[in-house]
Amino acid sequence: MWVAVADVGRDARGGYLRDAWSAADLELREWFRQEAGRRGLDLREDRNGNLWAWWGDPEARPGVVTGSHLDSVRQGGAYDGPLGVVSAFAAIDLLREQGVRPGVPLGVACFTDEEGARFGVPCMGSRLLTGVVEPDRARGLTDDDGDTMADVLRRAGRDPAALGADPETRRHIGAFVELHVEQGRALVDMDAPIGVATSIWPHGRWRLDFAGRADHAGTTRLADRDDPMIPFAEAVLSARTAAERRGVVATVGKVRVSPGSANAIPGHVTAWLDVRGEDEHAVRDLVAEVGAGARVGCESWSPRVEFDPALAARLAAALGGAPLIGTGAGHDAGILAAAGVPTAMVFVRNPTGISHSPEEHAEPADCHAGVAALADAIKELADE
Ligand code: HGY
Ligand code: MN
Ligand code: MN
Ligand code: MN
Repeated sequence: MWVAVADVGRDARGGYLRDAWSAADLELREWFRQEAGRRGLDLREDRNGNLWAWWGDPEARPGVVTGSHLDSVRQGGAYDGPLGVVSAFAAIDLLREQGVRPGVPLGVACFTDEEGARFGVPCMGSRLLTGVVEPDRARGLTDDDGDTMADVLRRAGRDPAALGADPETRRHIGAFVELHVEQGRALVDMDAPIGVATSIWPHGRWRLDFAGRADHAGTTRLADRDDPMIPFAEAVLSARTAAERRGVVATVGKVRVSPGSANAIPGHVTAWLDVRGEDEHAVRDLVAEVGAGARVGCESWSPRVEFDPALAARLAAALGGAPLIGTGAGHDAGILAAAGVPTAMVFVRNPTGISHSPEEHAEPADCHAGVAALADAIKELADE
């Protein structure tokens, strides 16, 4: 399975370009359908495009679901998302090999648009499902080409009017466990192949707009310039110093300069600021401080998520005393946990500790250990 996934959307530099609803994403969604069909699983696609493959009937009773996402950040790594979906199918295979006949339905899920790389809001599929994003807002979000999500969905053969909260599908999820490559160095430093999540830091994305006045790069005197690049540059530098002072992390990973000519003073600069940290107030205070010279709009906010500590401890014990670790990365598991679903995450060691980059990695032996751990976690959640 891994080989089929690993080649889709990889570019010459070894990074992945799998924007939501792009050709690569659509190709992976078709791969998911085929893997479900190969296993005789009941394939469903909900109103928000999330894919579900069921072993058993969730209409009869809520089931245990495992899965993740297949989209990526721009130039992302191979494992962030796909490792969780491939491991979900492999865990179903392993349970069947073990002769397990689950007393509850088991589902494999693929959530749409987890990274928010195209439209700016992460975990879109699970946020729409649980009603934390208004469908009208989602439909109106635009990508770098100015296409709205509604335009893109129509081109993908989907009805944008269908987007919205989906209590029926939500009812199918009795419990959820997501396997994910670790996106830091905790497991490397602990020399542990597998970990169990305790929490997700509060984190958000803000759009900062710096307005100036376009003018000639050569004939405009310095005193006459209203160059938005200056307050933008000050904001980036102050984000870093404020993060150090406030004990959080902050990044400006995307900037749009218009009109974008080398010989014209820009008229406008738009920057996207990602801030995360254990202390929610410190995160918000940094945004207020750094955004003072800009128009600031919050694109997404994810409050702190504490996974059920008793469940996490039970899983860690069942997985041979796997370490319990927090994370600064957001996940669909966090959205479901916030919606009241009993949720857990299993992390697989990433020897480079690097993620959202082609440097992201996981060793085959650790991936196999992850599948075995996921199968055990599913049995624990299903009370097998
Ligand atoms: O950005 C994140 O935290 C996650 O990788 N989507
Ligand atoms: Mn139903
Ligand atoms: Mn990611
Ligand atoms: Mn991810």
